Amino acid sequence: MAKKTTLKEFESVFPKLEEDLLSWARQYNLPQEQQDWYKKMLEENAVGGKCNRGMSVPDSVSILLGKELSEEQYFQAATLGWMIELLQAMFLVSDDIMDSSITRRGKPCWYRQEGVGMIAINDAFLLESAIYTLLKKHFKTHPSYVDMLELFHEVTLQTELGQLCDLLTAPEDVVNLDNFSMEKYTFIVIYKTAYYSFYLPVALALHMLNIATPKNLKQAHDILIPMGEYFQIQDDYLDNFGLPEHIGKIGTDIQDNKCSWLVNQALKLATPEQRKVLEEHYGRKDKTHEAEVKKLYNEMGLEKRYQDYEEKRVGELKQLISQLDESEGLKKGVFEEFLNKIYKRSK
Ligand code: DMA
Ligand code: MG
Ligand code: MG
Ligand code: MG
Repeated sequence: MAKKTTLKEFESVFPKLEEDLLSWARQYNLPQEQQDWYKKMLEENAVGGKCNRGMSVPDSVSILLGKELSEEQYFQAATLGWMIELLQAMFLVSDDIMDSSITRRGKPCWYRQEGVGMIAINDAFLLESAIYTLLKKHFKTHPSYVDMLELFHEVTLQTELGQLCDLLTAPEDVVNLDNFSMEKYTFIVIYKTAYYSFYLPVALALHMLNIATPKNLKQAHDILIPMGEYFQIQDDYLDNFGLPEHIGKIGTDIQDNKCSWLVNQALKLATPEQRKVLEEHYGRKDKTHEAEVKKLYNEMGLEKRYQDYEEKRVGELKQLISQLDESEGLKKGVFEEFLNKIYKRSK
């Protein structure tokens, strides 16, 4: 049985990729001060997370092959994994600006750090372009180069469309609870999270091995998209019920007027009085208003409702995995691994 990658092993690949990026930039005679910024910015934003998305590329490749990876294969798979981490870093840097967030991974968000501010916008672009520099450097002659390139482009667009819907459904100064619905919610979470966090790693693993087909990509999609939806529902739950020490960030969804899973559940269950409480206090940039909504969520038993949802969804996902037809090269283990990593997560 193939062994799983450790964070330490995975992180040990990063310095090599960082050096690739810096030497690429040096070709343009980038001045020293900007080289130093670029290096620090990459380290601060791409490194330091759980790396679940990134590590799932080598893990998936190894399960698909049914054996441990050679050094060369591990490096290739981890490089693809780091490209997902760069994409994630690009989205987090910009998401934290747009969500007015305070902390990320236990530290002030990048845009709130000393001397950064709105330079973070350009840094987000640099994080994105790093993906394509690495892809070209390491995969230019790979038979699936163009497929991987197109996949990164498409998943990026999908995530941006999800973010667009997330943001437009949460205007800063107009609270209109009629704008929220589970239909909108489902679109938002599938697009902003499920594609890049769940579908992308497995699709890259298939491409790296040159075994991707329209059929196995669709099979992977049909399990990973509902799994990614569940993952974002966890994120919404943890935004309110998680501990900042665990999740590394302070929840902002109530004050940000977000179309979160919790507010959608609350709207479904609310009596006319409870609905009035939401109308009065949701989406206000103020801690006392936020506290009223939190109190209501507790009164409505949303924590229990989430736990019931989790058990039901995990049962459905296990069912989907058990029905997987492995004849096109996919393995149930790939999906079981993902599910194990996220079930009942607290961070
Ligand atoms: C996450 O949405 C989506 C992307 C693309 C970063 P979110 O704002 O709920 O994420 P977080 O809770 O990490 O700020
Ligand atoms: Mg956010
Ligand atoms: Mg957001
Ligand atoms: Mg969130």
